[in-house]
Amino acid sequence: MITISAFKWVPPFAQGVVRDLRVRWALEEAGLPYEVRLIGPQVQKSAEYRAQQPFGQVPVYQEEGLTLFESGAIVFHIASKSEALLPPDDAGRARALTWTFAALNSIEIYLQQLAEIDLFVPEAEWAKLHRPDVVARIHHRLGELATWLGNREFLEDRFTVGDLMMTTVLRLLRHTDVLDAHPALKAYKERCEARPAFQRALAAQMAAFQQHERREA
Ligand SMILES: N[C@@H](CCC(=O)N[C@@H](CS)C(=O)NCC(=O)O)C(=O)O
Repeated sequence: MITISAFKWVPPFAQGVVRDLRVRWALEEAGLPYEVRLIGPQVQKSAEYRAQQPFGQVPVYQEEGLTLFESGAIVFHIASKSEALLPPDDAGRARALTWTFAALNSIEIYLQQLAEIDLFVPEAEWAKLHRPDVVARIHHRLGELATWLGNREFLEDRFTVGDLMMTTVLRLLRHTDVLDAHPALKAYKERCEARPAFQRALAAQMAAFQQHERREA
């Protein structure tokens, strides 16, 4: 059985964007059942968990004989098991991998900077000075992405793991109105989020947080 790690609970600003969501979504698209190991700070610090995830983060993915960390690597591993996420031809697979890296390497790094400023250090002087530049760079990148997307439904000629990753990355902007300036990208994100597999993945992540809150109350 596949097992992934996820947090027992996170503050509301992070609920629905924790990176195990990508993995849950990929597993749902691929139709692969999975179990979840819910963890907290103690487990994160443990030597046993560090042996699976050197940085103590979620998600970790485990299947018979294999343990993986890094959501991009995990999601691509899952995608390699299912045509729901990867086209059968080599070129199509390579393009989907390209978009998976683009989401992580060319888009997420900018969006993550804004999330860190807004959610962790909004009052810091350096953050206030730096934020406009960060937002400007994001708009520039998103404009380029929107130009690529044009009138397409997805980044390539069908839904792939690249769209899955890009959508979860674009969700990092949900506390802002940045995407309103890019209506085609906003519609693209919402189109991907409307997929039943995404809805099941999100509901599963949120259910764990609600359960934990109820137990704590
Ligand atoms: N590059 C890693 C990042 C994982 C990551 O940032 N995980 C966050 C949750 S979304 C985490 O575990 N944060 C807690 C920590 O860093 O201690 C991946 O994509 O898997």
